[in-house]
Amino acid sequence: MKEIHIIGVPSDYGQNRRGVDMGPSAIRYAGLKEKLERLGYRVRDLGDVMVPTPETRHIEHQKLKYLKEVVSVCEALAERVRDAVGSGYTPVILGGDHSIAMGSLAGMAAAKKQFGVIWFDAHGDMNTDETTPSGNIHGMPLAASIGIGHEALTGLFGIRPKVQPENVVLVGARSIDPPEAELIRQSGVHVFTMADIDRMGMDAVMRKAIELAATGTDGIHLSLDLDGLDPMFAPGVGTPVNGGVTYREGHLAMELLSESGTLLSVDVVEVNPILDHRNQTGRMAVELVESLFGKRVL
Ligand code: EXY
Ligand code: MN
Ligand code: MN
Ligand code: MN
Repeated sequence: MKEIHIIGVPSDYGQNRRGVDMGPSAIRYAGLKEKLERLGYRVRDLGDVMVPTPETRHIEHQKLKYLKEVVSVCEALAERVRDAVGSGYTPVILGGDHSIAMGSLAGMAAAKKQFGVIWFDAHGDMNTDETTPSGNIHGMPLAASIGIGHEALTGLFGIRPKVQPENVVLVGARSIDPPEAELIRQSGVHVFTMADIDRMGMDAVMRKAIELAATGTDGIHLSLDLDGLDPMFAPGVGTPVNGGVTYREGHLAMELLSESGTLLSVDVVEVNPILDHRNQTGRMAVELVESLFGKRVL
């Protein structure tokens, strides 16, 4: 039975809504460690990555807000992920906003030659400093990880690209900016939008996504953005978008990925307890991770 290492990343620098830095606590309070232990795993909680606290939250770059802080957090996270995966453990990385995934993927790239990514998200996260409508770096991590965008992000941790676009699959997209859509079309990244899920069903979409991310790689990193779920089931997120993945579709996706035996690591991001009620989104995140790690009713 593989050992799981929990790594907290209490950072909200990638977006402008305070509160997502409390995501790791919300997920811990929902009982993540105990529930994974109940499934038979050895679980070590390594605590949180150091997140810089600037003297003032001044914004130097309008198009890359808190760039220095985001890079510092991601570099620190990359080291922890590289060490965990390099030693044969499975990292469960708790965000924090989605910009931290640049650190996760950097760490994976440092530890594994080739890996695939399933990016579960309402958004494309494929903006750059030139296309971003907000300047929030949590809208850019996937572009940066395949080598598109500002050098400070694409060159993070000295590895570029972190992952090959043909091994990346976006699942659940339903909010993509027009210039971002152009980048996605040109990139070679595979996309299953909510319309695809409507038509094909989550079972067919996820089986295809796993095949695309696992072919020719050592395994799959899941980047689970809770805003990929419909806000009815995950209201506590900074950028909710209606018409998302249902509660059952979410569990099915996790169960299929778990049964594929290809999971190497997972980010759980964008849980914002300030925007939540009674930690519903933190609890939802833990439930999905339990399904991802093999919890079944029978
Ligand atoms: N596309 C918008 C932007 O780039 O600002 C919204 C991005 C939201 C990103 C969240 C983490 O998934
Ligand atoms: Mn995201
Ligand atoms: Mn999102
Ligand atoms: Mn957000």
